[in-house]
Amino acid sequence: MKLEKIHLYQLSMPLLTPFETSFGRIDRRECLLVEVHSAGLVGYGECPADRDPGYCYETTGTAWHILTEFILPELLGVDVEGPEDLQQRMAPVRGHQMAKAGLEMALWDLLGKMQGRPLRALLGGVRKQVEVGVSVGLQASPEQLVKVVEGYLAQGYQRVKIKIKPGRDVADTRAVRQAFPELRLQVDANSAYTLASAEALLPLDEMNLLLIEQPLAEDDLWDHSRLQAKFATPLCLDESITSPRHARQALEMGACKVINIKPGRVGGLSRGLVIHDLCRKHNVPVWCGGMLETGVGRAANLALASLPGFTLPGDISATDRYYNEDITHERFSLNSDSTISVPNGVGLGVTVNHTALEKYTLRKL
Ligand code: OSB
Ligand code: MG
Repeated sequence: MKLEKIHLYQLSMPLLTPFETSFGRIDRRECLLVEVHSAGLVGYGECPADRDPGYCYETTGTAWHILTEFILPELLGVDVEGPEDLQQRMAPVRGHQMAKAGLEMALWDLLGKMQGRPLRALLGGVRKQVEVGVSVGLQASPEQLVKVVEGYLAQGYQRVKIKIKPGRDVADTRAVRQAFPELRLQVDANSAYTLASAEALLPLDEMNLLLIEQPLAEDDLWDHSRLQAKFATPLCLDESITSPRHARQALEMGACKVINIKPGRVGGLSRGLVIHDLCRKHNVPVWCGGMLETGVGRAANLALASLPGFTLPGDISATDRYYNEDITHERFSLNSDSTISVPNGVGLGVTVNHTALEKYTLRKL
């Protein structure tokens, strides 16, 4: 398909409630929307980099820079075969996985529209609904956290992840566990610990958690392997896994027992597929992480999570957990069995609400 025109939108969307992690608190979510025109069709992709480099080094600013200065000039007017061909053409740019993933997603959307098939089918998905949970940010106190979790349980979420950081870990997790002894519960530290300070997390091993996500630095597979040896609870890597190679090495090293796959972080849906296949071969469970996506990225996450190896619930919550107004006409809602239905329409299966898009656009190319 010939990439005839490519537009970028830098968005800033107000969150319904502020989201706080070990790396900061936000009340608006930035991202880039990539719009690709080919043969009378338009495909959309979401680059989930945020405004600040707290989760990883990429930001909306770096992704804009990398796309406009290095990737789009090489690809505009070029006939691209598909995601693999696109990846090869983008390979001269080192890193910047989220920038690449945004463009790749738009290509998948176009492919689906050209072939008249939903993304789920293109990727090899086997489920029409996927199990989901909710990711709960740091709260003012353990009591407040229990209240917020209770609210989500009332909405029907059957798996909860809470954010932790040094000083806000064991007591918070214990409060939720005591209030909800049977809850499928997991924690996420977003790289806030060192091998030494993570000693403080040992009591979590007695709290029947599904997993402990990314306790140590993103570039520290080795110390994760040393830490995993001290825990019966599976460690799960998020930030550390930015490519299929890192996934393989993490598994070989015993740095984790579960992997969180985010299409953005690993450089695109095609890379997510490779990691999925690798983990499946090793009998390692994977689940789909989230980056507070708009309806565009959420649609892609749902399609990916419909693959057979995604055996743990994803961080893919209903639209009303994030946004009052989204940039897609479609909103996602929670089914009574804590699942969300995977879109059926061609490509991503969502349509962009251009009035809303304009409203949240900071800059456009
Ligand atoms: O670490 O999983 C994370 C959101 C932004 C950046 C990193 C993370 C998250 C979440 C939210 O946990 C998941 C969601 O989209 O609901
Ligand atoms: Mg995480």
